[in-house]
Amino acid sequence: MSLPTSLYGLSRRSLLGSALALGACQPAAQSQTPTVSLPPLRSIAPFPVGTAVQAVHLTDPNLARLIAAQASQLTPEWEMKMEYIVRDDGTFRFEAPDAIAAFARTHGLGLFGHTLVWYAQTSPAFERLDEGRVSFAGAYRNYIHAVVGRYRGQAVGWDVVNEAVAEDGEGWRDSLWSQRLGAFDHMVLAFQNAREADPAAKLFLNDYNLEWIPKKRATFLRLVERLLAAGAPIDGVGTQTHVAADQAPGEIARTIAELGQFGLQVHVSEFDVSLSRAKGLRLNRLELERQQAGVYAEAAEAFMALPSRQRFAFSFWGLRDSESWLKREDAGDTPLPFDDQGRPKAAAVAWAAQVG
Ligand code: 9MR
Repeated sequence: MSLPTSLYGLSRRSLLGSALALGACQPAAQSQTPTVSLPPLRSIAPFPVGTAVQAVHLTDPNLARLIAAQASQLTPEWEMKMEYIVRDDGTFRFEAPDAIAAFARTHGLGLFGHTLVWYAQTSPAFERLDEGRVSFAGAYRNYIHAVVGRYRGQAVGWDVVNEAVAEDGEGWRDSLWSQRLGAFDHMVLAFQNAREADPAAKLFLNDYNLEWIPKKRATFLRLVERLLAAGAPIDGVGTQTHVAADQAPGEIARTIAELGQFGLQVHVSEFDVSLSRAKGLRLNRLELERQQAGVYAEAAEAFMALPSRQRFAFSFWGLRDSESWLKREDAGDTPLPFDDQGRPKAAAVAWAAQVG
């Protein structure tokens, strides 16, 4: 089957491709918490354990070993997004996501696609589309077919629409996609296109701050209902769960339970617990880490409370602190289950105690 190689469909030029330099290894890690011993998370949990990865991470042997040992599913952290895949001329590149997919196959791990439609990402090629050659809806379809079709048979699921709900929960976000294809219709179309491209992959609506802003959660839940009512082929809901150590107790559990109400698959899709963002706590580091472990435990317990058939996966947004995106905000933050050396932290132990 031929897949589109550009927004305009098949093109000879894009078949030539260009090599991707995967870049250098991450800088040397720093030591933190004392070592505790823990069996691999994937061996403890009765559901898939995911982690975000970048292709460059897989070139670090220690990190690659940790990922293969601990996780059963990989989510590309950014290289399956439009920012990577769509070149300015509208052709597609896949070197980095292919490297992640190959690693997943070699190690028997699942692959979770992230993310097809995101208000935050467009591409000059979409913005300057020559509609004499292809309609906007046609280019949108070509993109989704090319990306989902490439990993058909391997990807277990996809974040089809990411972060559709407005920050304050007042309606949905404005984007190039909503402007050109309709505020609601662009979402339905994305789900339909993804289903056509891979009928077996589970398709998700994914969002964040659902545990933090009740109004946003309510709008998210209403959107799911509306998509279902419109016949959009949505199989699951994702709650990113980027939270802080001062997260109000009970809200993560409430969110996961409410997301479960549709009987759809539930994905805790990008879990991490920031210490630096815990502005409400004036505590020393040890106390913050204790709070962090409590948040890990609450999330694990809440996920376990779902019927097993609804537990799609619990994905961390990275395994070692040293790779966390939150380091860009504060280099001292330590939000992930393993320290810079790949040793399990108290947070991992607390999480494991709830799922084992
Ligand atoms: O962690 C990701 C970071 O490395 C990327 O630069 C960024 C833009 O692609 O996306 C980050 O991941 C985000 C995810 O895709 C969606 N939810 C929020 C995540 C953290 O910003």
